[in-house]
Amino acid sequence: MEKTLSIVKPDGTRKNIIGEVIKRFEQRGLRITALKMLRLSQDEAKLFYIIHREKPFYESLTSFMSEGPIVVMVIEGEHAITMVREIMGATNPKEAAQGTIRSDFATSVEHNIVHGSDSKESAAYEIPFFFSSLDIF
Ligand code: DAT
Ligand code: MG
Repeated sequence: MEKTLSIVKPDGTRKNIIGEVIKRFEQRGLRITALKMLRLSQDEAKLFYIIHREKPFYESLTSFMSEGPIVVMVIEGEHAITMVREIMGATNPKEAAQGTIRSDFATSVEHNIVHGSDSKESAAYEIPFFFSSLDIF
């Protein structure tokens, strides 16, 4: 069993599709083992996305990520990291496969509804960023 971190981003909570995102994960047999809603400050968003600190979109990404509430969750299952990435679709919604969350709901590369850890290493940073081991069922 593998664990990954997913986030319904501020555009997703604004569009009222928290349940839609969770449903797509659950329908593929993945389990939500921790869940909460919160709002990040821009400094917290910068720390979460520290790996992108040199990118030209770092300021605008972290400003967007702190503009409203987000829903963060730990998802568990076989190949959870790859499966969540598949269900999300490509970063750029124009390149995302049909039927993926980003293809169906994202409006731009930046406003792309959902986050998912891209590797075991990322998950190992991102899960404890939001949850203590006691929060995860
Ligand atoms: P992903 O979220 O698919 O893992 P990423 O890790 O490359 O993508 O980038 C993190 C987020 O940064 C992404 O979800 C949206 C934003 N982003 C990525 N590339 C971008 C770009 N070229 N212009 C604007 N925002 C971008
Ligand atoms: Mg990423």
